[in-house]
Amino acid sequence: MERTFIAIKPDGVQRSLVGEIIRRFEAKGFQLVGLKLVQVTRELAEKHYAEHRERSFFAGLVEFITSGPVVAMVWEGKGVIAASRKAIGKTNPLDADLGTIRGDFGVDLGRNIIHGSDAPDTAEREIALWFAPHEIADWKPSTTSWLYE
Ligand code: D4T
Repeated sequence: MERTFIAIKPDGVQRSLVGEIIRRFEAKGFQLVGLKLVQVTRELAEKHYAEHRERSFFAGLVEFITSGPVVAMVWEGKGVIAASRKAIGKTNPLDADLGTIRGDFGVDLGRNIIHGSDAPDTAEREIALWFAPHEIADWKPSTTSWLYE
């Protein structure tokens, strides 16, 4: 089964959107297999956003992601990587469709509430970066046969 890394950024935590975001993932039928509140270090932030190291917004991005606690999660399910990106919406909240998390709750590009892995290789890299193997729970929800044929 596919897994993805999802992080509720400091703005999402400060704006009390943690419950609403987890509710949406649960209601869709995805399974929570990892969850923790993290005060992100500069080292972790720079590794997570390494692909943006040369971009003008990199310093501000690292500053922002280390500015308060982040809710780090691993979610599992069929097609969870693409489905999460769809549920999250476009990077700029003003371009994101209503009904998506960024479209419903955000305004500014630098305060876009949530991160989700964009492909299987990035999901694998990000899960390994943020979680130790023992922090991921292998469990079987009792609803599986009602979600999957
Ligand atoms: P993340 O990685 O946070 O899920 O966002 P996206 O995958 O949707 O978008 P991204 O990697 O292109 O951008 C990462 C992060 O940087 C912020 N950002 C981005 C910014 O502050 N200014 C910018 O010009 C861009 C392109 C927003 C998300």
